[in-house]
Amino acid sequence: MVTGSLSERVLAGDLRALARAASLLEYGRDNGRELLSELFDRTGRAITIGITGPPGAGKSTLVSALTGTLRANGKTVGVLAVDPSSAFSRGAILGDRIRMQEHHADPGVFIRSMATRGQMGGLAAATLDLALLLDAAGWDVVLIETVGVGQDEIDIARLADVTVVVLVPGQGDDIQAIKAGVMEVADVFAINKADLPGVEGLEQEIRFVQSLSDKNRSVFPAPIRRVIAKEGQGIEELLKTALAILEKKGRAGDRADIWTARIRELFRDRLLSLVPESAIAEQSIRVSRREIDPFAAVENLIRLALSEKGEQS
Ligand SMILES: Nc1nc2c(ncn2[C@@H]2O[C@H](COP(=O)(O)OP(=O)(O)OP(=O)(O)O)[C@@H](O)[C@H]2O)c(=O)[nH]1
Ligand SMILES: [Mg+2]
Repeated sequence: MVTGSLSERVLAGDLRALARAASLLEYGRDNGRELLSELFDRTGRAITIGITGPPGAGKSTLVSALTGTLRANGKTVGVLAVDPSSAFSRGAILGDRIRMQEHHADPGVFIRSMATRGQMGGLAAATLDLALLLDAAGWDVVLIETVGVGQDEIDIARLADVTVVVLVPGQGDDIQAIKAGVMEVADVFAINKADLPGVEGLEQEIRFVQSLSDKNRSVFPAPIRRVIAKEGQGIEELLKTALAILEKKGRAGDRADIWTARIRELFRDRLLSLVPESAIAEQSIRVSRREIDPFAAVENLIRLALSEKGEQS
């Protein structure tokens, strides 16, 4: 019943209720789940923009600049900064706080940094839940920052409506080392720190990598925009490009595909979270010892998931 009033308050624009709801979802609490089912039919209006790229590329600075531009255009903005690399996350989050400082007092900006996995499901699911929450609560744009190093982060970025990959000039052959996956998810490339030398070279490299790896997009290669996030230069143009791509995706029916992918990701996370990791390990060992066959192991796990569920309710 608490969640009933919580969802009402969220829908009424109560920011404290929103913050509480966000915490419930972030940590995968059961009442968070109820809350989301109450709110789900209000979702589908917000635009989500994923911002990913190598560490230190200026993603947070860019997110802050984009937030400024969106606010100037009268849009409300949710910012979800996802950083699962626990060793560095504290510093990064502290850095984000500083970089987002100018927006902290603004009631039209909601900021969350997430470094830990929620109890239920993974980080991707928690991020998606928070994006849905903001969407239902009537927020116009959700910016999702992830460091594009691991597959998880790339997956999270991929689940946005539009994905901006941020790269920086003057890093020599580094682009070769950037995971192919990061290049693939780009709807737009932002060459940040365009005040530094090497912009032309980077642009050529991106084009080269695109020509090698991205057959589908070779007809419509992801556009490249130069920005100086630190000085707010090129931000409007980048945003315009991202929104134009989104519109094109909408016309092509791609947004429905994005939703399907999102839901699939949630399903996968939720289903997996129903069985403890230890049980999966145990069943795997039994299979490897030929005590049971793999199908029986899966059946055991499903039975276990169902019985745990039964105990909870
Ligand atoms: N020269 C220059 N420096 C920039 C620009 N934008 C950001 N920076 C600097 O780059 C550094 C990293 O910026 P962040 O925004 O924290 O980068 P990030 O990609 O969010 O970093 P992580 O989240 O730690 O991966 C900071 O010192 C910024 O001031 C730019 O346009 N030009
Ligand atoms: Mg950052």
